[in-house]
Amino acid sequence: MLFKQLFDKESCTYTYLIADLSNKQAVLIDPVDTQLDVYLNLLKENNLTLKYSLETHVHADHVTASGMLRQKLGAKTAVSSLCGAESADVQIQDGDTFEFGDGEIIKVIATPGHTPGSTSFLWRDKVFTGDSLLVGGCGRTDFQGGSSEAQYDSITQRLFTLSDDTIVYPGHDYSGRWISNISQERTANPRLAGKTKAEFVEIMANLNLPKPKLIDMAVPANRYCGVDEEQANQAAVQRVEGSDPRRQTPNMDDHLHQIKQNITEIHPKKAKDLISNSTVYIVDVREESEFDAGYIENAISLPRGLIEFKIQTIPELSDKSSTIIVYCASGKRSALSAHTMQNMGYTNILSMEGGYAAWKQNV
Ligand SMILES: N[C@@H](CCC(=O)N[C@@H](CS)C(=O)NCC(=O)O)C(=O)O
Ligand SMILES: [Fe+2]
Repeated sequence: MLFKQLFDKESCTYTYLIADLSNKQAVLIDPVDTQLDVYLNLLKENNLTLKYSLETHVHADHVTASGMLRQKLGAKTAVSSLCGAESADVQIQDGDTFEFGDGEIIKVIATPGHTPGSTSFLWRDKVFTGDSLLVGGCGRTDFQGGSSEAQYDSITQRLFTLSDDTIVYPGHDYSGRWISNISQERTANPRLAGKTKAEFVEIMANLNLPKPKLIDMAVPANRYCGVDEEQANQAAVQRVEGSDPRRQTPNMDDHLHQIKQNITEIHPKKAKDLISNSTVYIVDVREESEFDAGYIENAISLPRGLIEFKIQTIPELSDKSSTIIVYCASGKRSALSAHTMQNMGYTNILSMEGGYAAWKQNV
């Protein structure tokens, strides 16, 4: 086997390369876009084929290299189905397994908290904890739909119940620590050892950390595996469905079709009636530049990529049972956004068919 822990100094991110040298299949966990050449060289030097590029979550502090690795090498991208990254090939769920090499298995452990879709990966005696459990710390929970309560449960019930000598490989470290193990973290992690859930929540509420520098750019980009949205959609449409029976996204249109089965769409004329006759909120999920060029009166601008971490800051959207009409340019992004918001607990979301273009034609 070949196993490497790589470090991106700019974002203090750890990336992991695991490869089986017998059949040359490799997996990367949390690759960073600026380190693409390092990965390509490592893979080439060792004559490796990259099978999967796994994400522990949609990152807020750096852009993933997974989309570029897919474009260049055909590796499948994988991220939790709860991350709103519909263009990823594999929508990960708790308990899933990834096979590579000669019978090597990576097991998925859902560890929500830092984000709702945060995931840890267990391979042999190693657990890759992303930003759930860090060495002597843990990922923050104050943006992207984070939850300190969920973080506490994930760490204490899912990670601390692994065998004591499981080696912990974190997603980041900001002070030069590389690894730890479960026993060490369970007994000495200052945020968790001997702490009740209430004490942990209190600690997390008082971290007062500055916002990651790249958050406004990285979160939307990572929804599309780090590549441009249009490019990602095209790649999804062109991608040939492989023989892997896992939940793949064969193309964006099929995926959208599936999503549309589970949301409610509304014609622009009906939307107009609702807006005139009842209390509804209107959310524009296009990018800010599109919003600035023209929008529906009273619409709140909330670009799709920012929904999970900005929605809590918008008082009008605090009641999850309010009627909310979501629109974009053509009705696609609003359908995906409606799905995301439903997953966040909103119960009355209506996606406007045909988007702003149809609104202008019909109203
Ligand atoms: N200063 C960093 C922010 C780092 C940050 O907020 N990292 C997140 C992970 S994405 C975290 O959970 N940090 C935990 C901590 O700093 O204790 C940046 O600008 O990128
Ligand atoms: Fe993170």
